[in-house]
Amino acid sequence: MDGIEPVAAALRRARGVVVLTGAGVSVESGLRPFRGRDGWWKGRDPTTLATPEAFEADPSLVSEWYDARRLAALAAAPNPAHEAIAELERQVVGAGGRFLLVTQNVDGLHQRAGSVRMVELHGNLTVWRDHRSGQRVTPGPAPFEAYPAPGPDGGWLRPDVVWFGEFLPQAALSAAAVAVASCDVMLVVGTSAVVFPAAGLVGQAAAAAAVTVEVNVEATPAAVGHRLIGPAGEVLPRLVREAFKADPR
Ligand code: BJW
Repeated sequence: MDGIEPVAAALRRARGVVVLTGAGVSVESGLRPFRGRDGWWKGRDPTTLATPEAFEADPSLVSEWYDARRLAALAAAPNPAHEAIAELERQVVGAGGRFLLVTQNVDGLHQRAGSVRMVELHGNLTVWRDHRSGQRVTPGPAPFEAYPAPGPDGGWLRPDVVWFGEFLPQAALSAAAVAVASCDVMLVVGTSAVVFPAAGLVGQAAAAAAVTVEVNVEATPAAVGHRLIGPAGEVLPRLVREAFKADPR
């Protein structure tokens, strides 16, 4: 693992900070990552389920998988990694700097930890929409009665997330690109950094001469300047403490 102090010093000096997160940030909350054997469900690889084609071919299976994940997300609590990112935002913004959290996660845990300046690139699992009309609904904390569940306009409910081959929400992606272009430090936390366009933001930050830092239990293909190897729930609180002498709540 690279030293934490140079990264802490860069954070202290930074006028603009971007944090890009992925599923690994929620692993310590008990949620499964997307890739690797831990993410498989009933013998299925998630990458084969998160597509419009999979939903069309087997809406029952795909709905049931997403509903199980929705209920797990609602039952989970933010962990020290989510809390450290929220504290980092408060420190940077409190000192007059710019901050944006760009998450690929759909579980809503960052918001529940207190993050405010953030965009969700891949949508949110707690919101569903009629696959025909697009009308959104926020189901309660009980399992759906049927898979697929009927939508309000005669279609089926599908999660309000971005599947492979679908476009990301333009406003979120534009906000991310603008923040990345003017950031001094980018933290890349708990993501395998293989899904585009999110993964491309790391190269854009490096091109903007930002200090780029990976926080992950293992090194990924992301071309970063620093790697802090370890669980995000341990590394991030230490980093924020070191940078600002603040204790994440
Ligand atoms: C820990 C830890 C701990 C564990 N602490 N760390 C350019 C090149 C090649 C392909 C493309 C390209 N541009 C577009 C594409 C196609 C495609 C793509 O990227 N494919 C690649 C797989 C090759 N992209 C798209 O289709 C995107 N749309 C698009 O580009 O539209 C324009 C277009 C349309 C049509 C044609 C062409 C272009 C859409 C991408 C949507 C991704 N959606 C998903 C599902 C969301 C809903 C759901 O959750 O089910 O998003 S896929 C899945 O991957 C999910 C995640 O957000 C995303 C990233 O995964 P993530 O978060 O990194 O998780 P993992 O599990 O992979 O990694 C976890 C990491 O945590 C690991 O590294 C662990 O080590 C680590 N870890 N414990 C710290 N305690």
